[in-house]
Amino acid sequence: MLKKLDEIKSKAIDELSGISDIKALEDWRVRYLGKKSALTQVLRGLSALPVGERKRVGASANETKDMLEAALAQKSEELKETELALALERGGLDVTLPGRPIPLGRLHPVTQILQEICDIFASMGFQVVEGPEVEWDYYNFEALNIPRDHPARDMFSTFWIDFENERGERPMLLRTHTSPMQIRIMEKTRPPVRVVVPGKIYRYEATDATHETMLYQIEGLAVDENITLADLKGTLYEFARRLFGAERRVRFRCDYFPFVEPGAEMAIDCFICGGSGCRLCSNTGWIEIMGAGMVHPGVLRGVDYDPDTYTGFAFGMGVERIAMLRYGIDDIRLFYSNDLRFLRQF
Ligand code: FA5
Repeated sequence: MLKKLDEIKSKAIDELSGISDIKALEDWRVRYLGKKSALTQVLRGLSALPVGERKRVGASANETKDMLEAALAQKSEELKETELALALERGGLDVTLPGRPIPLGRLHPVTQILQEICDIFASMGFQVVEGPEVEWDYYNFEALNIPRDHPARDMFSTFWIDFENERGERPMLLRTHTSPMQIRIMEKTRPPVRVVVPGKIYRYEATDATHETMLYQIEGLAVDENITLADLKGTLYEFARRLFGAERRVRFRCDYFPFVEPGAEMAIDCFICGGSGCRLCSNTGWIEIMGAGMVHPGVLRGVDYDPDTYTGFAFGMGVERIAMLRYGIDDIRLFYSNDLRFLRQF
């Protein structure tokens, strides 16, 4: 058996010296170290040998195996170096070529603006909170002073969820604004409250240059003792100054929302026409970016806040409209048409 191992060793080393390519080396490995090789057969047969012989043959067989494996590793290195040298000689391999660039993704322009707006409010002491996109009628409408069958519901074109409760009502919808989070937050906390809520909302309406069916809003809510309309105006003017710069004109005027009293609307002068009137601003010179107002006393009472002690302001802004103003984009539909030529500009 020991003689057989010596023969295997010398034959293998002899053949190895004549090998000059990787393929032949792999064949050699299979022949001398593979599962069906003579060496493996010897190792497998060890248990059948008498103890004394088993020790001697076992030691020699393992030594042969180690030696052949070392010779294989060395030959493999040599061949790789030779192949590289040959490739360089042929000029087929240029190791000085720069690597292939790995394309990097980036944040969507709406996400960028959303984060920037949240950062501005965070620096003014507002916490950032998120809430559900599928909402109950109660939070989206009723708790916000918009009871069932009230005409104010017509202000919101709604996607109802096809789910009926035991009374035959459909109480679930895709939220039409981020305002339901005002109620959810006030239900869970006591004043002082100061939060902004970014998130997606859904409206069942025809799309055009300034209207989408899915959009982002950021809700703001501050409730404490002695909060006045001056705090609301001061906060929103400071926000507009930081986001758009001091030179942009801001319009703040009365508007109606059932859950605030008084209610207001904030608009920025149109970046296309500079205020003279064009298609984008429907010839008004202004682009509306948010609704706002002082939290209605009825809403405060509904969440067990005493309106004689606490007052607050709230606002809800459209993030796409703000991104349009910021980047000079004249059609909201560009944000969600997945055109990389558009998206790569940001
Ligand atoms: C509201 O959604 C109120 N919840 C805002 C509010 C909050 C008022 C708190 C008072 C207190 P409105 O429907 O006006 O209001 O929408 C607010 C903003 O969202 C608009 O100013 C506009 O910037 C944006 N917006 C609304 N509908 C669309 C739409 N279909 N496409 C693009 N932006 C929209």
